[in-house]
Amino acid sequence: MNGFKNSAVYQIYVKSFCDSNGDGIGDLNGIRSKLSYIKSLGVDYIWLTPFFPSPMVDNGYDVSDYTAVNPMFGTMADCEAMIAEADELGMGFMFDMVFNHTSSEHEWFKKALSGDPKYMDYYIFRDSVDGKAPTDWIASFGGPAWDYVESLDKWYLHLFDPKQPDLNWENPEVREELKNVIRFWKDKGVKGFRFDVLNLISKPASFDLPAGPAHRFCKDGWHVHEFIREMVTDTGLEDMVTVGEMASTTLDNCIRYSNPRNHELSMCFSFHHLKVDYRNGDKWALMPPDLVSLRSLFKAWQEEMEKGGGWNAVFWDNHDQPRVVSRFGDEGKYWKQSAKMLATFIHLLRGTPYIYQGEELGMTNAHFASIDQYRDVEAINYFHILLDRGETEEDALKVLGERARDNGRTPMQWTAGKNAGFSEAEPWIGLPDNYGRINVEAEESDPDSILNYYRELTRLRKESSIIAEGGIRFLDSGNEKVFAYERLLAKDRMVVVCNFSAEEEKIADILPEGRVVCGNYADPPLHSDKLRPYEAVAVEALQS
Ligand code: TEU
Ligand code: CA
Repeated sequence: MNGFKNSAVYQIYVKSFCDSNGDGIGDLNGIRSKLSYIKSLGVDYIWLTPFFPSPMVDNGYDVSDYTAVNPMFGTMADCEAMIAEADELGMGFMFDMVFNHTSSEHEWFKKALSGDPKYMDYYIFRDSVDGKAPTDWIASFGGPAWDYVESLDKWYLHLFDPKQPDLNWENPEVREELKNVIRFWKDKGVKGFRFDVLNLISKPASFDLPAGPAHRFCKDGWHVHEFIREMVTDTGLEDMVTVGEMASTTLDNCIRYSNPRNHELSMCFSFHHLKVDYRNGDKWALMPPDLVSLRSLFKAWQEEMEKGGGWNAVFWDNHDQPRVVSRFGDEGKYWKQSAKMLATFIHLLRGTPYIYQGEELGMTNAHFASIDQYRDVEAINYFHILLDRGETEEDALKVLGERARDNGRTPMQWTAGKNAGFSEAEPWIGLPDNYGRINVEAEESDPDSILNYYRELTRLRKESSIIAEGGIRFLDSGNEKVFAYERLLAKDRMVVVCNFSAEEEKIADILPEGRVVCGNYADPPLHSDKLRPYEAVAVEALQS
């Protein structure tokens, strides 16, 4: 069996996890102080968001040096100690490789700007077309995707912020530089990698293309599989755990990225299921979640990835997403039940589950009331774009309150004390005011807490090969608010049923006679024709 199928991964947003030196910013020594907590969650890998030197325009996803530690987060010695200490506890780190682009402060880009042809070919510079940018493309954080450099009389491509110029992967020297980065961290004892927007690295051969969002024209590009395979085989990544972040990708491509026969990655993140509340596909236009498409996306991705021999990374939350309990669950009366239901649904799927810091506590959105509380470049840009579109300030803040990435970036809630036990000093970003109730300390002492339920879920995956390795089929529950699937391995069968609504819901007779594996109500009813609000239950069928 592949080493990662019965594993779970914990994601840490370094800046917001734990501050050890009282400057209001999370750091590597903070992580070291919490390793036994992370171990207690039953995870095997820890994905750290980038902590490398960076001007922090995009909070570290703008890297100016791939093989050093940003002094804001610690030293190389801290990093080495952190790796060794996790290793002793039987956990491995996955570091975050942002290889689609660098920071504009990276020495390669500085040399490019000075006109050095070697380094200009590290990036994507093009001449003007009719006195304008080569294409009318919009970058991911708003604004045009090309920036003009007067001294060179050329434009450079950036799919994200202008301070994140895209690398030219067509250039073999670029690919060699990036392989050396992987070798460097491998030598330090890192056990795996997460690759940022990896399906955007291969750009079109010609830019004679229509207007639109830039990433639409660059996703799953013509050389992408070749580039990934080369990087993986040349650096010996096949023995490690690797996950690629795939923006607006397709199922067929994700099968290719993650089927071991292709020598690419262990698994992929895809995001279609996190767009079911975007009105007309616009992240900045609110709509209640469309549960019918949510279910059909999961059904398609789960069943088809299995048929194609691919492997999913399964998740709700990360540092780019609002909090799932606020989004698909209930922050109020059914806070606990809904957080556990959402966890059950993800953790019993076929794929490797990712837990994002604070998700295991049921942490909520930030509830910021003023634009001054936001920190993310995307949130601030879109606030102004929404005002320009004619929305009132109140409406724009309402949209940010549900959609901004900052909702997932508030400090980890450790205690009910000062700054939630995250820092002695004022944190770099504010906290939601519910940390007195939602925090590690409170949930440690409650056997029925969300935290302890997550521990049970990771333990189940370790103990049960049907969860780790079984096949999956979605079932028709007879109710579009109730999602159901069965896991199958040899003669064994397990049925999982999850109610995504705050009401009691009627269901068809799909729960088998058998043993309750887990559930979020104290006395899960079997063979019942209805589920309670946000109820989730998994039943292992009796052998016939
Ligand atoms: O995110 C890639 C990405 O396309 C989105 O998740 C993006 O943040 C969202 O669509 C904006 O609405 C990755 C990183 O996870 C993110 O934090 C970085 O900002 C981005 O790449 C650039 O490196
Ligand atoms: Ca600090």
